[in-house]
Amino acid sequence: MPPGLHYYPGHLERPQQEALMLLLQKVLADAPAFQPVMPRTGRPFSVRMSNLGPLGWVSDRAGYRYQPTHPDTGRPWPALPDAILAIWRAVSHYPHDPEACLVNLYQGGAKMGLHQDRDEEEFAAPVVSISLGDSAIFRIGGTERGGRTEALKLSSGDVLVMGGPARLTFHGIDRIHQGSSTLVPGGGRINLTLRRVTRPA
Ligand code: MD3
Ligand code: FE
Repeated sequence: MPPGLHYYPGHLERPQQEALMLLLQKVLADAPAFQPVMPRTGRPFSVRMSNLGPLGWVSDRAGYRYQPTHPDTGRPWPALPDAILAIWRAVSHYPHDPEACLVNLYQGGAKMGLHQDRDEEEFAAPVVSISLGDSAIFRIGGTERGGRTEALKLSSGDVLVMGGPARLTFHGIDRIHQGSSTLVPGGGRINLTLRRVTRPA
């Protein structure tokens, strides 16, 4: 595993995962999943998304960016629940709270191509990722596109922390093992990706 990548398999027990799911169902009623599209081409992502916290990541024909409101409803994103902040505080070793919690919803054959997370100002903060529901094949490489990659299976309750040199590595989701978990009503996988966006004063 690349230096700076910390993997906590089974960090969340099933009851905690269920509590998070209930919480997510409530907040997603206020900030429904939207369909991001690729900049310029407008090609839809196979993953649907929503966000929690003061800033949310969006992608549309104009580009990738963080913004304080939902692209469809125009309302502010729901607050980041304490139960999610507590996970960041426990594993991030970073002295400020995250500003964005991207909610990625994988249903059917959804996947995510190899990419870097580089729309933030603050690369000194790690990215913390929480997996819920169906397991996924996660792929991670180095900081250059086209380098060697390796695969890791992410299961419900697993937490990944990408800091230091791992913060700018290429990564993606190759595939989801549909039906491998009963956690998400209707099936599928939910990934919560927590990020600090602005550089603290
Ligand atoms: C490695 N999400 O939202 S989580 C993303 O499962 C994203 O939905 C995937 O990549 C998902 O940007 C992968 C694991 C992850 C998240 C962020 C990273 C790995 C990372 C940032 C840097 C390096
Ligand atoms: Fe990413």
